[in-house]
Amino acid sequence: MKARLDLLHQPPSSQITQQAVSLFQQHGALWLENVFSREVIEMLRKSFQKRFEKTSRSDLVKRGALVGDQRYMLTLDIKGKFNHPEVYANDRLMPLLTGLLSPNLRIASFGCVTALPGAEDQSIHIDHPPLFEATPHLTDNIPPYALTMVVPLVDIDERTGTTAIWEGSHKQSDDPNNADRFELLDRLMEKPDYSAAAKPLPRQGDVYLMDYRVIHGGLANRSQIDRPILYVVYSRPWFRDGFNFGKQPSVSISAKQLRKVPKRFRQMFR
Ligand SMILES: O=C(O)CCC(=O)C(=O)O
Repeated sequence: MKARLDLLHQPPSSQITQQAVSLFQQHGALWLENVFSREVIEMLRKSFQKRFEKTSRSDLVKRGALVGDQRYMLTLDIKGKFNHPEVYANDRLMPLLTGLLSPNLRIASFGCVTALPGAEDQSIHIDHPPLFEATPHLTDNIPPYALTMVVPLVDIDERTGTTAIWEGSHKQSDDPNNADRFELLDRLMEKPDYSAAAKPLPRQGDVYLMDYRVIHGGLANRSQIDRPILYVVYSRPWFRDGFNFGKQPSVSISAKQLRKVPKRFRQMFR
């Protein structure tokens, strides 16, 4: 992956944050190594696994959680281990996230995508249609309005599969020889070809960020284990995802749990 930085388990200097902002703006994606400790991720994995096991497959389907063959996106109730600023407002990431989006950013959705053993490649897609459908290229050269923070809850390798990401596909390239990005998306949807995609292999504790406009798709899980990834979308305050959440809410936090959120972060959930 072209855009990759190691945070070495430390809050980054303003210079590193600026470098991260530039890399993300240029490539529409960024793999950040060593953001969380493995212990924290292992705790989240166990907590998620318990909740996931309690939810039947038919309930998942009823919730509209199916996002591919044996791949489910479940909105997570923000409570327990997940209701912690380290998870939703991590101090190693906040300067980067606010720098890319807004000091008043919001959590547009908070969930987990799990590819079960045997899950096939997901359809290649973008997570949201163009903001202005009749003039899709209008958003090509604007700053990001939303991005996904992906936190793998297990080590990712070729067998578990990762998310294939077409770096740079969030914008139309200035190079006239490059394909129109919506034509590229149509072509990839019709005939998947992963040769030009980045395939990050993050370990527990790493994170990758994806611009909401970037072309991507989850790869098959050929391992024997579930592959859950925490999938948190941050956005500018005016954005609402009216596309992905029909049957389940995009964010689920009770009034009681919201009171546990430090006051300075509460606006993120409004
Ligand atoms: O499973 C993955 O790696 C990606 C999932 C995804 O992109 C989605 O569900 O929109």
